[in-house]
Amino acid sequence: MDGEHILTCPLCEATCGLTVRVSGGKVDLIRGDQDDVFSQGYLCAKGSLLHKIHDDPDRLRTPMIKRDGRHVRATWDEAFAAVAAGLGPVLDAGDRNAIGLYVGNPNAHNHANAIYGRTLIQALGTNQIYSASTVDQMPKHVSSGMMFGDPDLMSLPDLDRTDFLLMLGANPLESNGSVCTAPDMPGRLRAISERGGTVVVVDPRRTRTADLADQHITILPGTDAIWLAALARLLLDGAQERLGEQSTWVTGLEGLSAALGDFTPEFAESICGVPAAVTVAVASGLADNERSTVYARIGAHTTNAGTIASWLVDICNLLAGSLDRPGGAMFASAAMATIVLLPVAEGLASVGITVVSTVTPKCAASFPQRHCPTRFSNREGRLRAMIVIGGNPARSLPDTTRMEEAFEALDFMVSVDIFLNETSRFADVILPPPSSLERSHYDLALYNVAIRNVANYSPAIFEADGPHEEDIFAKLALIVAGQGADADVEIMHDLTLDAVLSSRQKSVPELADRSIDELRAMVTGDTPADRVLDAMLRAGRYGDRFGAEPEGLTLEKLKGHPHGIDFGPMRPRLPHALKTVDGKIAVLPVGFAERLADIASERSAMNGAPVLIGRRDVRSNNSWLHNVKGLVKGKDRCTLWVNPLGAAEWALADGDAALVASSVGEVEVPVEVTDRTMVGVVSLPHGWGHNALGTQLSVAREHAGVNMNVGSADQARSAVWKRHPHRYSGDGDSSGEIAASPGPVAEPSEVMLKRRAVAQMAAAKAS
Ligand SMILES: Nc1nc2c(c(=O)[nH]1)N[C@H]1C(S)=C(S)[C@@H](COP(=O)(O)OP(=O)(O)OC[C@H]3O[C@@H](n4cnc5c(=O)[nH]c(N)nc54)[C@H](O)[C@@H]3O)O[C@H]1N2
Ligand SMILES: Nc1nc2c(c(=O)[nH]1)N[C@H]1C(S)=C(S)[C@@H](COP(=O)(O)OP(=O)(O)OC[C@H]3O[C@@H](n4cnc5c(=O)[nH]c(N)nc54)[C@H](O)[C@@H]3O)O[C@H]1N2
Ligand code: SF4
Ligand SMILES: [Mo]
Repeated sequence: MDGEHILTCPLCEATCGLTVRVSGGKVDLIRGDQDDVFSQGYLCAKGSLLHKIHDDPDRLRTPMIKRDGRHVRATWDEAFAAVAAGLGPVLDAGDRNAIGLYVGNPNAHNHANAIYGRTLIQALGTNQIYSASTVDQMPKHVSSGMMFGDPDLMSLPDLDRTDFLLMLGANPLESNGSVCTAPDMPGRLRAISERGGTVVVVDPRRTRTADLADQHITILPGTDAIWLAALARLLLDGAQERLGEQSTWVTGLEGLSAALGDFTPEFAESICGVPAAVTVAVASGLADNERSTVYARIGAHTTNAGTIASWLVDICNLLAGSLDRPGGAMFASAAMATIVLLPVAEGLASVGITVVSTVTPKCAASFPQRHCPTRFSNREGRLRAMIVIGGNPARSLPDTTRMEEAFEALDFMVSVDIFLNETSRFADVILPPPSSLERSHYDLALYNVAIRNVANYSPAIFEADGPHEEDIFAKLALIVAGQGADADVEIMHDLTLDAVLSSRQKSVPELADRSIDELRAMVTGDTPADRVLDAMLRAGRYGDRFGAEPEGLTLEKLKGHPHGIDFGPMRPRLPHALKTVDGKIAVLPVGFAERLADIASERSAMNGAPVLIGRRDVRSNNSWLHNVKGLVKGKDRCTLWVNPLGAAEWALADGDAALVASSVGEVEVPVEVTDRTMVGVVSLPHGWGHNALGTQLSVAREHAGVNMNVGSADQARSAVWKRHPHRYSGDGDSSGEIAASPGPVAEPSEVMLKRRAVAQMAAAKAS
């Protein structure tokens, strides 16, 4: 294994190619892969330290079982037997909805999890499915589903060709981009200005991205939807001309202009704090530049107006004449689509295993709908058991105190995680998958939001000494399907592969007449997940169609291109990609006008308390990289940013301890006075708070920080559930309900600030 290996970095959405040097059986250097077709040598500090996670002595190498309140090492056989014993009584009681599943962020960076998560969901048959997506990009799925009929058809800024980029609530210089896979964000953004274009950043904080931009506009948190409505209203003028032939693909324009009627730039100024003249100038920038694009992320998504903001982003793109046009907001053409659901349950039935499922089959996997995680302890029909996979909801979801109480109250919990952290400490059994250097990698999900169409596969560098993650999923699926801990995982692997083959056989004309046996025999790959990957690549957009297109893509072919294959820039996909019933873009989805009006009145009613928002730092990745020394050393990063005027008002000075209290909880945190945040807005990063009892995170404990989500209130609204007229995923009509605000929302939260003298802080700690 000594020598140079190529690996795609699995940490964030940028998908950088890494060159990993191994000597003496250990990684001693990681650099950017200069020949990577997409990242061309770019990497960040996290990528260069990827091996530190692999080498971390705290990383779990064996399963852990909780005995007498303490986690002790166990064998895999013991661990799976304990899972079967723990879930048994819950399953025997007959209510599958008593078991919940939470899938966290790393599942989107791992093809085995993306594929086998569907297998497990089907075998579980529960409707209690939660994911980090509901505090992330779910509003964009909802608005895309409502407008385009496909929740996964999400528009992306065509960064490399645009001349005018309006970016709201995103800080790609720290995050490296999100729902916009584009390695080397700093370089790509700089290139826009260098070719004479304009970058406008809208953020309550003057971020590093704002520093680089041509213009920074501050906005009051949670008000983007209102501001975008004002922009859209201005863009109505001249829209028909800019739309051209696209005007025949849209329905509802008249209703839209009525809904936007009140949203003048002056009204927006009164709510958002953005001067009317600035709004008018930005609208002109969007309208007058042929290649303009609007892009919004976390800051605009994770508010209780997130869905409306996401919708209005695409409305502005549409009205500016930018949607689906080069340099505007386009859609990816990935080698394979994101998996929505696999018909594994049918496969199970065919081998005599029946799972009585209550899952709404069409959309449950992509829509957790109203199942708000923080409510899971007190729902009717209590959740008795949880399976948490690659997530740290005890740090990532709002109102984490309630979250932790809910975990405590469970009869049984299993975590699939590489660390014993703030969430897995509650688990009765922890099952650790291999590290990212011990598994192969293909960005199945992220290439669907990439600004270039690329495909890149990297094999594992080291051999795993435990089961692969898909084996863990398969075993869990067998256990919940009542097959016991000794059942052979190959049953699930065969079912999963056959499910993919049969679904592709139905959707790909060249495969219609081929037998599953024949297709299965052609599939290659060293692991079960890689075999499924091969099947999906071959049946996918650029695939060899199992021999019908001999030049087409296969896993074997991809292996011959270790730096990836580039299929070019995004290309127009509309109207063919629309999956609405009438095949048109619904510009005014049902209920959205009412919700927009509500948001305006809610904002007007806010009482002017300081508002807490988050922030990311380039050396973090949500909650789980604080155990890497090289990423936490130096100045304390978990500080409360307070504007100098606010600091004066609340009698806070640099280095003071402040008590930040919200309706749900309070934290005490050091103050950093800075003009990088606007008056009335304070900021704390999420993912900290590593001093919990019972964890095994020796470095993170020394740099504990505080958990901002103790104080972030869940502002999910359930009042706006609407029946919708569109179908999802192209597989039949879905008569389910979806929400304009689809899940829990952590930010912004109104808080109270109080100075705490250092002596007081010490006294409070001591007592
Ligand atoms: N206040 C506030 N809260 C937020 C956000 C915010 O901006 N502000 N952001 C939200 C967003 S966007 C997200 S995505 C969520 C993230 O929410 P989560 O996904 O719940 O949290 P992470 O911290 O990403 O936890 C990832 C977990 O996966 C484990 N892990 C790492 N690699 C693997 C692997 O290969 N397999 C498995 N099984 N486990 C692995 C890690 O040890 C860690 O426990 O946080 C959200 N919370
Ligand atoms: N280094 C690092 N990279 C990461 C992660 C990480 O934790 N660390 N997490 C990864 C994940 S899971 C995700 S989802 C992505 C997220 O990637 P981004 O969407 O780029 O997220 P952030 O960096 O949090 O930027 C959000 C910005 O919104 C601003 N903001 C807050 N409230 C508002 C508001 O109401 N309106 C507006 N206009 N702006 C607001 C914040 O000040 C912040 O600068 O990053 C990914 N990459
Ligand atoms: S930018 Fe993201 S993908 Fe690239 S090296 Fe850093 S963490 Fe990895
Ligand atoms: Mo995220």
